[in-house]
Amino acid sequence: MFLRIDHVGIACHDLEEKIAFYESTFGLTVVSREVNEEQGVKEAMLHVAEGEGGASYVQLLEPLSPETAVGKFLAKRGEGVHHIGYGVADVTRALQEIAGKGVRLIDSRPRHGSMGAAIAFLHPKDVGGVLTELVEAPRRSS
Ligand code: MC0
Repeated sequence: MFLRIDHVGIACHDLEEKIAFYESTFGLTVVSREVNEEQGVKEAMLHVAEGEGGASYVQLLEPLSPETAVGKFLAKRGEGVHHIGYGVADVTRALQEIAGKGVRLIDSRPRHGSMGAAIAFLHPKDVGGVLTELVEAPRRSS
């Protein structure tokens, strides 16, 4: 079902500060910045690697307010890994396959994610404490 790790989402208090850290320490490059009101985040994608199944990224996440998912996470746990996003070919089909296997779907239908992706989250309590995201990247034009 999983094609690759699409991204690792990392919660932080200060997006610009963390971008500067990842750029200067690891030489990563920002390829996208977005504000996603629905998800309550300001985020940046930093390119890590290119594989057969597509690219992988570090995603830095700053909450838009304390009441958001990332805001609550930061208050409870502090900065760190917030979720893992796995690349899938078809997020709707992946949700259908997972439904009924005892894993709560936070999103029963795909939502809008970073860089035009269709995304859906699975509940961390049913995935060993790991907030898990399915990511269907937009088709690449060749
Ligand atoms: C919360 N919990 C987590 C967690 N967030 N566990 C692991 N990883 C996380 N990221 C745990 C809490 O510690 C708590 O456990 C329990 O789940 C309930 O948490 P809560 O603080 O009471 O919050 P809820 O229940 O209101 O919401 C948690 C839930 C929510 C995971 C359902 O955060 C959610 O819907 N997340 C999906 C959307 C999201 O995260 N969006 C932001 C990234 P205890 O043991 O204390 O009860 S958007 C994004 O990344 C997009 C832009 C993209 O990738 O393109």
